[in-house]
Amino acid sequence: MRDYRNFYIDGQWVAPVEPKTADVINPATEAVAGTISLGGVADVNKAVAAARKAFASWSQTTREQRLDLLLAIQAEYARRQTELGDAIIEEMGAPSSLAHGFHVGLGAGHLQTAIEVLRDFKFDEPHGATMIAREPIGVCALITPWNWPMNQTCVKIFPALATGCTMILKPPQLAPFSAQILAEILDTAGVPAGVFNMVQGSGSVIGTALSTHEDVDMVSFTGSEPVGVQIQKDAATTIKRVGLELGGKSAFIVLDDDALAANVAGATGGMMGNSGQTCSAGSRLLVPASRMDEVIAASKGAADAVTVGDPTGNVAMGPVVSKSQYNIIQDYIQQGLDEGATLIAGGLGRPEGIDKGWFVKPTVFVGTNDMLIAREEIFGPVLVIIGYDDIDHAVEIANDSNFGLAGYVSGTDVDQCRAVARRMRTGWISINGGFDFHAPFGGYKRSGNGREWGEHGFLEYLEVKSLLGYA
Ligand code: TAP
Repeated sequence: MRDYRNFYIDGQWVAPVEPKTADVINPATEAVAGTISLGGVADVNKAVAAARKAFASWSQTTREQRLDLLLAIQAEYARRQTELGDAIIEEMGAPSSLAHGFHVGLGAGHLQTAIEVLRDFKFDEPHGATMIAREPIGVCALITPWNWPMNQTCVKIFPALATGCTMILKPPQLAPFSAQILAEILDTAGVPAGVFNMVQGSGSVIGTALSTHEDVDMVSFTGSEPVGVQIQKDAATTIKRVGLELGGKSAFIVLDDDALAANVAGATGGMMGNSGQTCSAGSRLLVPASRMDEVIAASKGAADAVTVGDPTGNVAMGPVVSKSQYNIIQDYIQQGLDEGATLIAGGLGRPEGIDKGWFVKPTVFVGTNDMLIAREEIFGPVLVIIGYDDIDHAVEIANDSNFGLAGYVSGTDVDQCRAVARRMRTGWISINGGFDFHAPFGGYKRSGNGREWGEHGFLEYLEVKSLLGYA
């Protein structure tokens, strides 16, 4: 049983002002996996005061000093990566290979990227007699979700540290363990007191206190659209900068060629990874309508082949994060059946032989883009296949969404893939599985604003100052 009752404030592990705790449930077993404290406004005030005090000196450190710290964190992160992976399995049910692999690896990748970007980043850029200087924005509130805990946390913390900002992390109640270990890593690596602070607790209390706080300069949030809207409203009275990474309903366009079956199978398996709980998941699979029989065979084969079960074992998919998420997904599957989509794999209820834990069947529908299951983010292993008549039609369907976070194109004709990708109205598009830690990540339309990852991730945490007559 994990017992994480203390917060990390001003370089110390401290008890909350008001003792209040919550159990954290392991979604695979439904058993209590640990206890955290739920903080209040007084804890937030202490953390913000510590971050403000530390900003005076941390913002004045040199690039080399900050690089040295990131390198020390990197060594400590590597030393404790197995513990991080184990925590992720327990808190949100990711299967062992994914938790220890991609989950922990994404955090390490953002750390390595922050180191690489910091080495060459131009904080000062002369323009004639003017110097354009980029300076840390100040005290940052980092509010993160449970779906990719290390990815979401590390993509914010390391650019904030690298640019000279100080911060307060508010991890998700559903997945607070790995953040707690990360705070220990930062502490051991020697982050100066007050530069990084962490307060656990509910979003409506801690998140609101941070978003409305007079002395917080920016909020970086990843999570649901309604909470993103609320944070923007809460931050408006103090004119904070707000970075929002929200939901998606991303299109995966498979071109009409010899690789169709393999690409459909790959897209289906990819969608089921992390139990479909990925904001950038390719949850709408757009395929040539004339080859629907081949598509259905390939997609059904891939979905049925996904092994589901105990995430500590050798499976491809664990449970979804919570009972409430399980119920939301079941409602969407029922919705798909009610609105006339054709179920080709999975469906309602737990997979055969499983009677405990929040496990969902890898589910595939054939439907149309006007169905609710094609319009709303389900955040579960539910794929909707939609047929297109030609490429113009595929692009039209892809862009017919309130979201614009990610997109995917697979095909053997790379020129055609590029042309299709250019026409998709989203912030991040992967052609034939392309992946890059330095590529900016963020959404068009209701998927958010701002960009994380790589050099663009640094800009989120920087103000721009013009010094005229400087030269
Ligand atoms: P959210 O409710 O948006 O939670 C994300 C984070 O925001 C959590 O730390 C949460 O705290 C906090 N929060 C909640 N209310 C807040 C407020 N008023 N002010 C400031 N912070 C607040 O997401 P969720 O409940 O984890 O998931 C719900 C749905 O959001 C999912 O079904 C999915 O559709 C979507 N979602 C999207 C993403 C991405 S990456 N786009 C990630 C996760 C979820 P708590 O600890 O109290 O929850």
